[in-house]
Amino acid sequence: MKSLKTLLSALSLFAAGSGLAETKPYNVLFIISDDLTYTALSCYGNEVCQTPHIDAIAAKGTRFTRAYCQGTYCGPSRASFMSGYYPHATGALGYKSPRPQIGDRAMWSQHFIQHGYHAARVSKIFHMGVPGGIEKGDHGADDAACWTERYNSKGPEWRAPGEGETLEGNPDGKRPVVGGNTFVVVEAEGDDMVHSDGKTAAKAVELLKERAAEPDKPFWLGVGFVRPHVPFVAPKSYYPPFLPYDKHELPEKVPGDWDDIPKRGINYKTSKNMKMDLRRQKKAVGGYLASVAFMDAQVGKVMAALRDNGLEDNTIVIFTSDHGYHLGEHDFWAKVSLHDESSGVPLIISVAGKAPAVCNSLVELMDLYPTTAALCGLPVPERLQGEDISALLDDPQAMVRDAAFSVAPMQRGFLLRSADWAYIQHGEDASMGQQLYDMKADPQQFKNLVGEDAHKERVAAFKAQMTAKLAALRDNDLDKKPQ
Ligand SMILES: [Ca+2]
Repeated sequence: MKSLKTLLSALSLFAAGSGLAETKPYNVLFIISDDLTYTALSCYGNEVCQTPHIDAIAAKGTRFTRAYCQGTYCGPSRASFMSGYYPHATGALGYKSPRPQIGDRAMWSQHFIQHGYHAARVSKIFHMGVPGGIEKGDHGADDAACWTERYNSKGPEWRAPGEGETLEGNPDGKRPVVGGNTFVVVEAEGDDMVHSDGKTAAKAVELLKERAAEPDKPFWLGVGFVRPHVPFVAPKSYYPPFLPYDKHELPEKVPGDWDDIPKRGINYKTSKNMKMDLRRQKKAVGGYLASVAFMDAQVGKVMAALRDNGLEDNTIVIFTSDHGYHLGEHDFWAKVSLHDESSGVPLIISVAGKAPAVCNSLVELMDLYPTTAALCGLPVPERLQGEDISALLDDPQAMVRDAAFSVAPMQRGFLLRSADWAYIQHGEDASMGQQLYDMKADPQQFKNLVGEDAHKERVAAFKAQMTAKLAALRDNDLDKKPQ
């Protein structure tokens, strides 16, 4: 694959040096939502939540149905796709910047700066604490060298005036609305601009206008929305499609569902430990979806500005999330789990002139750095651990890998997801348990096949593949090697 990468990068350099160089270089508009499961978007099949603005990007671009994050919570996922290295290559498993491990190597937007781009960040691209960091409006685990200019979008989060309820750990209903990583729904007074994401969209609109005024300088603009991350806070006007909350259908509950899941694989947030009854569970779904609808409206503002400033024809648009989210599947909630709803991400890449498509190839968020570099005619550094998937935009039937890889350090968990199978192990030697799901016969992942004679060889093969994958990603050019 390395040689293919070299060839492709040589070809794009050739293209840059030929007549094609006279066409304007592409800009990159990277829009990332926080804690967004693909299952909540209408373009991925959700029938309750309408997301017309994200759907419009999908209608023009390539929508990936098997895109996976590399870490199932903010810190490791964002450090990974921005740096181009897997979490276990850098050891960036928590909520800190990966810069100490990366040294002076260029991260994603920094690579573009080094090749003549203007790179701007609005709000959360690297990790920021939500809601705490957003309430303060600080930089979080950001990396200054990645940006020409950067802006934070301070917001009231759970303190926004309105009608709020704490759903989690509140069985008697006496707990007030609280902050932190807590399931809270607030139907807020006021308009979009009260909130962090409203301010993020407005700043992005302003920056696009400024960029359009400097047509000779290509740009890389990162726009990070914090919804639908908890607290589920949005203006009241976004709630009516999701009311009454009781109308929401919860995912199928199967008796004994947890019996064949290793202890480490039971998610850190469950209906049980959050003490959420069915009413609260349904409200959690409705509140989450209202936050998704609000975030989608902000995406619409940014896309309208791209169009109104005449930037649509030479800007690559990417829409994604840092990881997925459980909305009650297996009575799991939130992130961390390595099941598909949490490890899978929505991913849309739209490049003007390329035909709209749906692509089922297994792709990783870490592929975005090499892919955009290739599409923009920049060199693709050999050291990067993702793949250039730009060929999939021309041929959505092509394949770039046989399995996607993701980790949940909080569960000591590792996932290999092939087209037909999901293999999860806990512990690097799998000593804390294994899971195998037949994704064709059992897409909801109810039956763990580990231990069944018919699948012994398959489990052993996946375990060997996992050992090889971990060794390969640690065989890298970084100076500071984690254990
Ligand atoms: Ca997140």
